[in-house]
Amino acid sequence: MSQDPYELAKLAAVKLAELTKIEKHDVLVVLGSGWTPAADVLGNGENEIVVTDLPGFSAPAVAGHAGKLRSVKVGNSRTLIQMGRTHYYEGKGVPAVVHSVRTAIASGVKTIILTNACGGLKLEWKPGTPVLIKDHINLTGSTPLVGARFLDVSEVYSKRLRNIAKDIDNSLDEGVYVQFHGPQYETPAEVRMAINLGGDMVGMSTALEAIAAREGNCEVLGISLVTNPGAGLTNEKLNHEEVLEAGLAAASRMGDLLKKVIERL
Ligand code: 8IG
Repeated sequence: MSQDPYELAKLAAVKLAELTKIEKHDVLVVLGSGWTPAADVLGNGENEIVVTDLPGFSAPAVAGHAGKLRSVKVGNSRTLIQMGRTHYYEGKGVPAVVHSVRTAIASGVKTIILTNACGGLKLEWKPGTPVLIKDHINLTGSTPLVGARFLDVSEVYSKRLRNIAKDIDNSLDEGVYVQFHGPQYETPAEVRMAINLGGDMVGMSTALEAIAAREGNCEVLGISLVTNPGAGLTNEKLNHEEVLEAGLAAASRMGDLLKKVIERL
């Protein structure tokens, strides 16, 4: 992606409007691994495109990541649902990772809901537990911002939106999400490090996208679905299938939560 990323996002937004016949969107929902069944709770797939039909998008590499954009109306909000995302570990660079966020911003979006599947660092969070992201620690060593853009990141994840979510479901807990580069999971020593740094969840997405969302002045809600305990916290080995399974089991409940949050924006 040698082109100016903001210009490329504008081009993608123009094409998105053309293909969906929707001029402007209000909300972007990024559905992470295991979250994709939640899409059907938000709205049907009548108006759906594959991301590769838009400039600047490439096909996602991981099974269970569909790479589609669906336009639906939720309450009064024209909502863009993104199924599948580009991960930093794919090696396509940060501009590719945040391209969908920038495209949504260029399409008028003011609210961005980022979801993911993660490793939990608190053992009381059993697989299938959703946790609101209250802050993050970006361990990628990278950023979507280039140059002297001294962005305030003191409230990346909107307190207002977290309160709306908790109002809908008062069992929702909050935690600090730690983004690792991946694609390998953490060593037990890295999990202990993440805990000692103040982390509650470990994953391979979201923080870079959230920074790009804040650069575009969007209000951000982050929700992690805990699908496994962090490496070394239990005797179990980590595998990708359990991620997808825990997601499937929790998906309709999660779709319901997302719908209710958007209806109250
Ligand atoms: I699902 O334990 C899922 N994604 N980094 N660590 C990291 N990412 C994850 C994990 C995990 N589980």
